[in-house]
Amino acid sequence: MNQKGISEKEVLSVLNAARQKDTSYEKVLSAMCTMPHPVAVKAHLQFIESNLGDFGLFPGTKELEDKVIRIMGDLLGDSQACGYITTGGTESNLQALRAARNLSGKKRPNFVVPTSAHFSFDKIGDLLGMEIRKAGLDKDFRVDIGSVEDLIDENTVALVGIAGSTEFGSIDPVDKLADIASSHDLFLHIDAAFGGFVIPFLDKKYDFDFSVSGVTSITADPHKMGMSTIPAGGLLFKEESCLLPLEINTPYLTIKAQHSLTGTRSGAAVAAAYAVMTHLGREGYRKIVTRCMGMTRRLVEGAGEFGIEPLIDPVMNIVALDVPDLDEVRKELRGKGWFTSITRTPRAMRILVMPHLKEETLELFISDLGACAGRTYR
Ligand code: 0PR
Repeated sequence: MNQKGISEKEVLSVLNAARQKDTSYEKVLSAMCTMPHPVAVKAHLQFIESNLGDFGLFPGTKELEDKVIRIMGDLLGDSQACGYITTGGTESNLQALRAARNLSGKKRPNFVVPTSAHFSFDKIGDLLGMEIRKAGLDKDFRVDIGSVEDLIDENTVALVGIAGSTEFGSIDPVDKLADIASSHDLFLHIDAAFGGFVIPFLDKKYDFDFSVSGVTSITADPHKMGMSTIPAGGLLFKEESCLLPLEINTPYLTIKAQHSLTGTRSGAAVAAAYAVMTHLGREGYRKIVTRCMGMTRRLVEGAGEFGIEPLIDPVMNIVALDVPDLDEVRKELRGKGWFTSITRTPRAMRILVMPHLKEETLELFISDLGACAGRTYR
């Protein structure tokens, strides 16, 4: 550390230089995060010092958190659901499986996820000392129910379903998972980290949330399609009894107990989530999702004119394009400023059509894609 402090002006100039190196979201087609809504940013700044790790000091922020959980519960099929705002999908998934493990009391616990599950579940298996079992997928990249059943044994404590998979945006058959979970008396966690703020606003209806009896917990992230600031994940439980195994006594705080994984915890992110959710309302989110889905269809149509097809018809604003010479084409696109990503099996170009993408930027991408893939219009 420097001995003598430097002026604020100098500090800000270093920060500005660092910021210049960061990527603006304009040509980013690989991220599940986006520009937060301006009202979320305002709220975040207003609550910058608020710490929900000791919420006795911040009862106003705590009330906002309770309201956010109620809003999210209402959105996800049960306004009585309980939970808290986490740092993101990883913490929510971890805490859900920790609750499942502790409730089961099993000595050598395992859990079953689809192979499409986010890599956070590999971290979780390691951290919780649980064996992770991966079930196969059907042709639409949804979990294969037969494969899930084959993996269940007497040490299984939880099943995981994905509502909006990271790579394909596919939605697992949650009703069928719920049937199996109920018949084996298993905890059923739904990872809707991405899909939680998309699926309720799609034209097509999907049963993926607490409206399906047998769903125990849900992850849904305000800092992804919820348009809020980082770090904000949502963890919701159907029953309050699921929070109990996460409870820790906090003798020297203004509160008696905590359920969160982290101690000190951002109240700013909670205020931001409350602000954007109430400001947009269902109508506002529907507009955003409808726009993203319109652009998603335009991308599929545009790529199709070059003979480039998606692996599946996009379910949400995630497209996996079957691009020949994938690595070469991605490299060339990178040279033109585009950030794309990939799916693993089968390998394809993965594109997220997030709210920060502008219509004219999408048209530019489509024409660059055609040019880089050496294609002319069909
Ligand atoms: N569950 C699902 C279905 C996810 O897609 C993700 C993250 C998580 C859980 C974990 O969430 P946190 O990252 O909030 O802990 N999915 C993205 C991914 O890993 C996150 C992301 C966001 C990646 C922005 C890149 C990026 O620029 O691909």
